[in-house]
Amino acid sequence: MPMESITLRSIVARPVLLKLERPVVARIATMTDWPLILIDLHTEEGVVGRSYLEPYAVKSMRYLVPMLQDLGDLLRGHRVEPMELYALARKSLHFVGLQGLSQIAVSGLDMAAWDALARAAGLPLCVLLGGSIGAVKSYNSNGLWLQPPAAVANEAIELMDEGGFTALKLRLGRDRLRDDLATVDAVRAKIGDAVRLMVDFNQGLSLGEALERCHALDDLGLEWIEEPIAYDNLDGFAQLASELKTPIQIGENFYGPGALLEALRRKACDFVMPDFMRIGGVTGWMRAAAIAGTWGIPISTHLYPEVAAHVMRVTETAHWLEWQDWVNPILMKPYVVRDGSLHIPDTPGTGLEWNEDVVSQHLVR
Ligand code: SMN
Ligand code: MG
Repeated sequence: MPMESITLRSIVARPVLLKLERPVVARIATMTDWPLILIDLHTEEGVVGRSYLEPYAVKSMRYLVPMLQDLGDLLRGHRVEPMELYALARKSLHFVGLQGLSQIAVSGLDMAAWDALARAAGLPLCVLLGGSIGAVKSYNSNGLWLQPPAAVANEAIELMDEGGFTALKLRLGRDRLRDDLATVDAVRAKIGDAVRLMVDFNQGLSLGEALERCHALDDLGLEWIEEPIAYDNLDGFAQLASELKTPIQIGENFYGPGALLEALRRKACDFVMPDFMRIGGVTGWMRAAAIAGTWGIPISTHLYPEVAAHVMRVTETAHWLEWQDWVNPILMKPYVVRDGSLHIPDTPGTGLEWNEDVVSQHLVR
């Protein structure tokens, strides 16, 4: 039976603020709360596509919410054809600039549009994209922030137990290198050699510091070293990638697939991990993943596990899904994590449904 087309009626964007169970304590920022923008894309036919944005800065929601509503006004009456909506939305922002908040708003719209289309087709998103439902290999990224070594080591055990995980991400960038090294040692002593350990400096180091610290970590068998320096210093990343044996991971700050291509051309990294709100949602991911696939570069996801799981099923060089449960409190049916994998539910779209009782308690007014 041919699929009925659906027509965009409106976009409703709501700002929400959740408390983090384990506050983010990174070298560049501490966050006790986690801002979210819930996006509902309403269609004339009654299908509702859903997505969310995680914009880090609470105040950024003041600008992103009206931007999303404006995109809804602009696109009212258009058929929900995600790649066309993506192009129209970007075109409308050309003069403003295509990166930063523009791309974040377009990405939120895009993820909701793909969800709506898959719901209208009655298919899980991964099936609509040409794949199948199943398990997606994940690492637990829920914690291991800049706390004392013993506390981090104990938390590592907790995180493994949250879903049979065999891979964890540890944040580094304490004031002294020796405290970072002591933390890696304490975690290793607790979890054993078999568990994969990724480390993330959250852009906290100068190039000189990064060279010193990364060399000191280079023989520890780490899965990757993520963002030791500011995300736009591609020459610095290229130097690190050429000097180190441990793979350099970047990508959560790629604004669009072209940024990924530029990083690969500059030999700035060994692995890539685009973030959905910056790469351009599902559309941007598919285009970025095609580039990574062509270059033979392993690609991992950043945040947005419910969207990540679907696209990883159709990603040629799929590597690791980053698991975070930070959005779970407002979801009716959080995704299941078992045996270190995220399991895609057999429901249309991404299956995101808001728990409106919880949402109403956390709305930012
Ligand atoms: C990160 C994610 C979310 C908030 C702060 C830091 C981190 C990651 O860079 O890669 O998970
Ligand atoms: Mg990171």
